[in-house]
Amino acid sequence: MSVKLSRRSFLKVSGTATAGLSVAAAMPEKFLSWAETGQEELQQIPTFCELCFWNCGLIAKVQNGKVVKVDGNPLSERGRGRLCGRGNAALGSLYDPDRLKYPMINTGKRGEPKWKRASWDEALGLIAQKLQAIKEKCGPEAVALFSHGTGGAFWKHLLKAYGSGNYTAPSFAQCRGPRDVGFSLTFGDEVGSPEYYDFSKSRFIVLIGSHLGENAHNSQVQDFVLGLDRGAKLCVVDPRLSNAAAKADYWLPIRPATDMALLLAWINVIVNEGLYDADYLQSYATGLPELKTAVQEYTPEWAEKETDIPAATIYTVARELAANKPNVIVSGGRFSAWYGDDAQRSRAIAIINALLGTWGRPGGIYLPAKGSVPEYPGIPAYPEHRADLPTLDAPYPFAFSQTTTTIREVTISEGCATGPSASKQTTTSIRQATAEGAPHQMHGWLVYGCNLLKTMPDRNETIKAIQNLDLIVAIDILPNDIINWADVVLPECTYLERFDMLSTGKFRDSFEISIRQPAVEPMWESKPSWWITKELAKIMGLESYFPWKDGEDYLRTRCQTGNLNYDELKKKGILSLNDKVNPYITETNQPEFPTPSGKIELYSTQLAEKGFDPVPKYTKHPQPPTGFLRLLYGRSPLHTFSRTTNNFMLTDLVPANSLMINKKTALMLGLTNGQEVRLENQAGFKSPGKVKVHFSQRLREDCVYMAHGFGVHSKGMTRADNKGIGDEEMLDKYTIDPLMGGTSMRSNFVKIVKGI
Ligand code: MGD
Ligand code: SF4
Repeated sequence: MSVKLSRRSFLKVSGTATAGLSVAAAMPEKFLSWAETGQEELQQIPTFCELCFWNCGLIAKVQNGKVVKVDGNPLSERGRGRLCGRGNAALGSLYDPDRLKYPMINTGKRGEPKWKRASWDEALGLIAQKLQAIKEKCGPEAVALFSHGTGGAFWKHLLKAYGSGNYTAPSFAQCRGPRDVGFSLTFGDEVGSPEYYDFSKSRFIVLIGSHLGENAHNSQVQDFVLGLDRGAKLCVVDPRLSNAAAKADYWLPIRPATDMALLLAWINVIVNEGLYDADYLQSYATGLPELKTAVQEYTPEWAEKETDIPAATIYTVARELAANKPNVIVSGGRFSAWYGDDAQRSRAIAIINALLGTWGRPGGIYLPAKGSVPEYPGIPAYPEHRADLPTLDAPYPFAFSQTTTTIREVTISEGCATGPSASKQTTTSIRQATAEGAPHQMHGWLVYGCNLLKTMPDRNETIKAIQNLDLIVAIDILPNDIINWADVVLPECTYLERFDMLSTGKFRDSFEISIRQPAVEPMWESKPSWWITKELAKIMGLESYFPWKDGEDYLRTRCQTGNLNYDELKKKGILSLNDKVNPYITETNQPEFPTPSGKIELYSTQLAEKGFDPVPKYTKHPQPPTGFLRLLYGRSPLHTFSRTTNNFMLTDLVPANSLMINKKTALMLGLTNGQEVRLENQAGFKSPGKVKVHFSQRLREDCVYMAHGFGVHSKGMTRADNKGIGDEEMLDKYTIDPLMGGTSMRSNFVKIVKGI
């Protein structure tokens, strides 16, 4: 089954791509003074958004000590004067009455908390005392940090000063890690974040499992729309007719979990028909003959049976793609932790890009501007810790960082490096780590900006690990699910109330530095992370690692050390450094590929040496058993994970998720459109929440689809609590990517439970 759609003007039709985008009125200095309008003066404070990790520059409009509006900062390359629908809902985050207001200590059980309001001194004193006890008992490596978001950098610094190298982020193993590893194994480098995709100049774009537009990353959506408007062809590979797919030249409604078959068949056509960029490969790549041999079995005719995509379409798209080389992009999006062989799937995507010579070419993957900001000077060296021993994730040799799931696994294990029961540890990673003297069981978790119950697969395992801890601290702005499991809760102030770490980005035409600064004072007793970590460090005798007077002194000093104009940054919100190299390959501008061979590796010797497939191979993944449907999910354009599902400006628009189901399947199951149902997974677990079914012709018959981030279970979240179902609640079976430890997040099947 495949559909060829007529041409379209994406700009006109793409509701979600542009929904909520607001054009900034102007730069601050171009405004009329408010005195002239007879109203109280409106202050304009440039800062940047934290409602997702694109970090668009924004200008907060402040009157009478309140933020009354936000607009995009035209100087920000991430947004170019626009904010997406979520970014525009900043006030819903800042003025959320459910926000965490005071430090709190749990005097009840984990999961059934009895909260005692505490002073900052008391809360930090308790944390310091417990961290000290863990250090004495098991060493500092027994404390791990889970972190997601800008302020997490201060926590990482504190953790390293304390002596532990065990920090992790769900954005690696549960999100874009497989993609980054797959590209790095091939090109020696990642595609970056923001990605170095030159969409606006592309002539052919393939989105494979990426619903760009619904997944609203501001400037990237703008570039994508621009590229289409300039005539780029679009092929979308997705079991669902996403909004992007609805505007595509080719929609390939692939059978879920078979994307690798399609990619290998495309490689097969490109190499067998000699459609690759021969000069480019001659100059920059190695391993073409081995690749050619390895993909011979993966013909389009074979792939048709796996994927449901006609062989003729596979040939057509491969040939058209090649006809437009090198101005093409094959993008696997960002969230790539799907089926457990994801780094290899990402490598297949990288190989197609390589064959077509897209890296360093206009309309392909540009060579980004370079730049950095020096660290704060004079910080003492971190104490020696065992992070330079094999990491906990040593069994996954291509893991860039430790993974959330291994930290969880190690927390459930018994004993600690110096404890008596070290030998009882069970998992491979722990065995290996133990044998080599590395740290293992965790006794303390610091959780910054991660709603771990909704982030990692298998909630029960997360709870089991938490129950094993001596200390769990949550640093958050909202009483999300994780808060109910914490011993101590520290209320961070929101991004509109604080100085924070600098955000830097490498773009096609500039290296950009953005500042976050407070538009208003922190509400209640919430505090910024630079302050919380500095105070905690003081109590723990680590103050020499935090020599800055305050958050602003930290930023100013770093800028001054790098000869950057801090005052200009503060006034404009953005410093854009344009002394860059050409983004495209020329005779004098040659790319570097930091792989072992110094070339693009179509055949990977690194993988071969470690016993993995040097060229990606196809693995058949299980398909839904009778009576079950595959659970697919993606982003709502108006929400970011569970970060925004309590935001009153967004819940007014999208209060809960719904369950998209093919109409034919729905009728066979005797459902009515809009009916409320629960889901049940293969282990017999029934979702606590309900969703409304939404009949659609836009989805294959063998799956259902929902937006991620809903199904929060926390009474304090008055708008999000028990609204909809979280896909992660249904996720009990998952496999781990043997290359890098990523977890498969789309490997579950559900059935629909009526009559509730
Ligand atoms: P959220 O669920 O949004 O995402 O994983 P998480 O980062 O854990 O939780 C974010 C938490 O940060 C919330 O509790 C929020 O209140 C808090 N927060 C918001 N702003 C601030 C702030 O300024 N300071 C502090 N201290 N806290 C703040 C995301 C991760 O999840 C990612 S990146 C991906 S791509 C994966 N997506 C995903 C999926 O789609 N499905 C499933 N099943 N699992 C997934 N896991 C991954
Ligand atoms: Fe904020 Fe939207 Fe930009 Fe993300 S894309 S940073 S939510 S404005």
